Amino acid sequence: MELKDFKKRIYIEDLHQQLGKEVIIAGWLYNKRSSGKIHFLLVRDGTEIIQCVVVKGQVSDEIFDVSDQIGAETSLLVKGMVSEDKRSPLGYELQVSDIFVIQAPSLEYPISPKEHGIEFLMDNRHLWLRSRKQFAVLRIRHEIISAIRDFFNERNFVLIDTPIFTPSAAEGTSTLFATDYFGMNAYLTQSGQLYAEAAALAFGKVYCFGPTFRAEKSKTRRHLTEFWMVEPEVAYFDLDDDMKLAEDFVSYIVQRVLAQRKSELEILERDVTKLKSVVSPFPRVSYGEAVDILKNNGIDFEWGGDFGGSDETVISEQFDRPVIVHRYPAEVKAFYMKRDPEDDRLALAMDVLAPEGYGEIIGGSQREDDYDALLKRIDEHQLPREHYNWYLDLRQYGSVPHAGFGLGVERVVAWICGIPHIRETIPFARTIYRLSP
Ligand code: NSS
Repeated sequence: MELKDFKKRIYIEDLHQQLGKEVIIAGWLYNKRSSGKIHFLLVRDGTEIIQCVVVKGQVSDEIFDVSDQIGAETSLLVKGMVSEDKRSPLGYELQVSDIFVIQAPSLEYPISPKEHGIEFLMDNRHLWLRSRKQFAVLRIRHEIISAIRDFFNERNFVLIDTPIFTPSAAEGTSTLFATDYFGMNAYLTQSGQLYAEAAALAFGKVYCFGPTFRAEKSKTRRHLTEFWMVEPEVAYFDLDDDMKLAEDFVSYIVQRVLAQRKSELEILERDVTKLKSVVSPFPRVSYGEAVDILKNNGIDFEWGGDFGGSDETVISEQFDRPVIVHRYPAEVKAFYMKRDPEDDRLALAMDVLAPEGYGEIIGGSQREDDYDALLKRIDEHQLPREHYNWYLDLRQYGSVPHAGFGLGVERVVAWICGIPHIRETIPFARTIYRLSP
């Protein structure tokens, strides 16, 4: 073989169509083991990992020596016959006839199958991505994102891309990243919501989907400074409609991953019985009822505060699927939320809490659609009016009840994958301690 033979390569995931045939695969050596006269090379190509069997006598001595000497992450072409192997998860393996090494690392590959500390792995994230578990997590992330797009596209929502540079806060001023914008102050967006609202009044039902930024001082396993959020927004929609959309959406994502990503969930040893019960409808409890749940579980919680991570865990533990908590005290919520006409202390807000201690994955609300009430909130929150004039316009020209929510992609990936920390759910995580690689 020679380098240009990579043009004939077949992806490992497609080899089931090639049983009994000789093929070339192009990849990297993932791992290997030997038993004297046989080398078992585990080769990955980004689609799958396949076992390649090199038997002394069936290949030239030179090729047998090559397979004896090559180290982890050597890039190579392997030629061989595809044969059935019922014991492997893949169902087939490669009986090797030839190997062409493209580049052999001169240094030992830093990530070995042995245990490494998390900081070391995060410092080597550019290489860690090649590991089996990360492969599974990020392929599930990919599936979740494509399910998100399909869900809204199938329902004729229009995708509206909202700006990343913004002049003002969407969620609250305490977590803004400021940047210089030709002598003016600009902030990285915390949420596309305000723009999605403008678009909902133009297109009826819309969603935005992009990176969002929070200068959170939080060091928890649920917070990133840069994360991806999808935000649907619908005109002529109230809080009940919003909750219904949210539960259908979350069920759709989970069921899609269960159907399409079995082998990745197996790699992660995820207990899928807990995911199978994630179907609509979800239980709904009011904020007041949630406070009672906390008190009944011996937690000293005062009406009026926002729930912390451990409170959310106690509430969600009462249910076998995500739970929707609605009608929070307006004090702890954003300026744009509509007050509950039944009780002015409450905002028409809702959060979806994931089971198994994964906490809030969705935050949403019905929006304040009355001009005077919204202006009052903007002043109460000491937000500069001049930046919100366009947003107030939406309440001047054909205002209607409307609602929406935001779902944080990484928290959903962590939950569905069953991994404890959000940092592994995005290819290159950004946290208060990490800006590289
Ligand atoms: O702040 S949220 O609760 N709500 C909003 O941003 C609204 N503007 C959404 C809307 O109604 N259109 O954030 C929504 C979700 C939240 O439930 C989490 O899942 C996720 O965004 N989120 C985060 N994920 C990771 N890291 C951080 N720091 C983070 N903050 C929120």
